[in-house]
Amino acid sequence: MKVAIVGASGAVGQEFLRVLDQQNFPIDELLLFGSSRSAGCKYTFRGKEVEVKELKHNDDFKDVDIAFTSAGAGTSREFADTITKHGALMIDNSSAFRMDDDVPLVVPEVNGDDAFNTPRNIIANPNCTTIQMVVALKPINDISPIKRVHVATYQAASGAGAAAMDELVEQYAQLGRGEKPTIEKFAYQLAYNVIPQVDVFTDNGYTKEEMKMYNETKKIMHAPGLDVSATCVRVPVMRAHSESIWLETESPVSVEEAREALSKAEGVVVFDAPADKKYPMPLHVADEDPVYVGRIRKDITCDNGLSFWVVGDQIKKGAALNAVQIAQYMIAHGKKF
Ligand code: 2RA
Repeated sequence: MKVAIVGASGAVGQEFLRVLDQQNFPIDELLLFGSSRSAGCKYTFRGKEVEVKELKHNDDFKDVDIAFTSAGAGTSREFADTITKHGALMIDNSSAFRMDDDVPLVVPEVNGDDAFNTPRNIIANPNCTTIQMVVALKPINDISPIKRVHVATYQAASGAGAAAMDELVEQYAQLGRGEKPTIEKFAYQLAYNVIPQVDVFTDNGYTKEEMKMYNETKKIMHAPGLDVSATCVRVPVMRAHSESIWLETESPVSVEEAREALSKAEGVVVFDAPADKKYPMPLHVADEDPVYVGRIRKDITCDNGLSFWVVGDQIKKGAALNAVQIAQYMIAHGKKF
């Protein structure tokens, strides 16, 4: 199989290289593409050096079977036709096509079969916060349909890219030296702080990040009536997002039922023994494949309410791994490339 990575030098692009190798994904030839700035960079994949080519409107994607793209929505929109015109399947990590009716938005553990409806040869990878949330919502929703969700996110610096992670580390170092911290990737100093804004505000007082969780969850779970109210917060953590979730189901779901369903759910690890101080934390979940769930309890303010805590690696399951798992799901269910 001939596979391409677009945005190879970015944090997610680099994670694609690691995940494709870790997953032993069947690749006969790997092509790397990037901006003029990253063209010429070389990365090693399975012992072989691969050079980044500048992404251009040409026939470079002829014979490519799958293109994993993560270079921003603008680049995805501009190059979608160039990438797919010869038949390549574009699995896009940007927000460009997520809410297009003719583009499936897929989390394999939740709606993997949607990946087979690709009239434009494009599949959209959901936003990282949505991915880890719906993986945990699915097993509960299978017991009783979820009516509404409230979620507070605690989002790692990695969501803003590799340079943002570097800035967070540098801020602590600068402050430790008594220097003024560099503040370029976030609106404010992130070190020793939290910032209650991820992406820009919309007219209803929610940010675009929060509206992504509202809109994407409905599409992925085929649940137009499932409402999500999110507050997305940037926290001084490197690469795993945490989420505090409160949900209400149509009929009662006990904590025991929820715990059992989550324990059996694909892509979920239940790590939940509060008496022993056992609950998921971003420091321990970074670089892990599954989504970790803990603090499972009845919501004492709502008759049919449950509350729990979800932690997932933002760059891995929140981006590169989910995209690769989409391709793996398709292959496992008969897709021939
Ligand atoms: C963030 N989810 O965390 C957004 C984009 N990756 O910044």
